[in-house]
Parts: sequence; structure tokens; C-alpha cells
Amino acid sequence: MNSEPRMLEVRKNVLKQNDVIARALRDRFRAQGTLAVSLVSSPGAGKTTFLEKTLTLLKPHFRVAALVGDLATENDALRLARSEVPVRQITTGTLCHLEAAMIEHALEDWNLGQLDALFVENVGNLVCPASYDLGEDLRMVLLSVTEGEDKPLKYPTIFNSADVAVITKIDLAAAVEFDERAANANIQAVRPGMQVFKVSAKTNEGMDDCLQFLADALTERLQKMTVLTMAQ
Ligand SMILES: Nc1nc2c(ncn2[C@@H]2O[C@H](COP(=O)(O)OP(=O)(O)OP(=O)(O)O)[C@@H](O)[C@H]2O)c(=O)[nH]1
Ligand SMILES: [Mg+2]
Repeated sequence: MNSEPRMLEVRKNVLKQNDVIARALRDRFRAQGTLAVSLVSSPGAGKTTFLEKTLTLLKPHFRVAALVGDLATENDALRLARSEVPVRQITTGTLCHLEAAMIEHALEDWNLGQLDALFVENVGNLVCPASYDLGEDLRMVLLSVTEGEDKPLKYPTIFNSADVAVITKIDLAAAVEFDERAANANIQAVRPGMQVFKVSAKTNEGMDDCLQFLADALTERLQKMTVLTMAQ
């Protein structure tokens, strides 16, 4: 017996169920005025380093928190917790991505009304996370200079499903002969018009622009919330 059609059906149902939960999460984030931002990239592209810096620098101005997904260990949550904001680790066991239900479960006892922004670091993987909506408002895809400029072409779906790209570890660009023009052209080839930031979370180069972008998105969300409250 050919099992392929059955497998496809199960996968379709899982994705459909994920979409239903993701939609409910998105509604919840909007209703509470929380901006949800997810980070996706290959393993080791610098998500946690970038996020720890982002949380630390946003914390004086906004109420921020983070969820972080990994197959195993609490390592990233411990690192992010150094920013002294609420952090929770989601361990996925054998799963190579986060699903909306895991976010929903992790937030069960959190009061979103007390958060301006929730950051979600996905499991390091350039394939699976692309298929799972987490209800986020903004998806950032990180690409480190050490990975090679061709990654957007090889993994177009993850770049297509993201809203902005962040080229990380630019302090190492010269050492690895990173071709910025080629990387940009490849990003634009798969996602025309995509906004691209270049940062080093080690030296802080480029972090200002990226943080300003996030602060603007946060301010816009808060203003919308104020207008909604006034209209009630
Ligand atoms: N030189 C340099 N190294 C960096 C930078 N950002 C991260 N790294 C290093 O890259 C390695 C991986 O960084 P992480 O932040 O753990 O990467 P990640 O994407 O969170 O990794 P996973 O969660 O395992 O997928 C660490 O050794 C970091 O110190 C950077 O801007 N410059
Ligand atoms: Mg990490």
C-alpha cells in the first residue's frame, strides 16, 4: 500500500491546526497591544547574541520578554535572562521548529497586557520554521557572514516568509571575504524589496538602525492601542 497520500493529509492537518492557533495568538497579541517578533536562522547565526543585546537595549524604554526554542538545554534562556527581562525556554525534543501551540502553552501564565514586545527565538534551522506561523507580527531572518552569500537562494522559503533580514557578525566580514553585494542581491532575488540590516552584536556596529526599526514598530503598535482604548 502506498502511504504517501495519508502522510500528506496528516501534514496538511497539522499545518491547518497550527494556523488556527497562530491566528488566535495574533488576535491576542493585537488585543493586548503586544508586538510579537520572531527570529529565524541557521544554527549559530547569532540569534541569541543579537537578542540578548536587543533585549538589554530595549528594556529601559519598553516592557520586553522572550521565548526561546531549542531541541535541548536551557542554555539560551539562561543567556537571554542576563538581560533581566522575563524569559522562558521551550524545549522541542525532536522537533526542528516551534509551533503555535508551544507558544500558546508557554504564555499560559503570562499577562501579555504587561508586555510591549514578545521576542521568540526559533530553533536554529533554515527549513522547518518557514512552514509554521507563530502568530508573530514581524519575522526577522538572520544570515551570518560566515554562512555564505548563497543561503537565500538555497533556502528561499525562510527568506520569503520573513519580513526583514539581518546580516549578522559583520565584524567578521573581511576575515571570511563576505561579499555583501552578492548577499544583498540574493536576498532581493527571493524577496524583492526586503529591508536588510547589517549588524555586529559583538561590536554594536549597525545595532542602532535595527533597534530604531524595532522601536518604531513598537511605538506604532502602542499608538494603535491608545487609539483603540480611546475609541472604547
Ligand atoms: N564575531 C561575532 N561572533 C558572534 C556574533 N554574534 C554571535 N556570535 C558568535 O556566534 C556563535 C553563535 O551565536 P549564538 O548567538 O549562540 O547563535 P544562535 O543563532 O542563537 O545559535 P542556536 O540557538 O544554537 O541556533 C557564538 O559563539 C557567538 O559568540 C557577532 O556579531 N560577531
Ligand atoms: Mg540561540
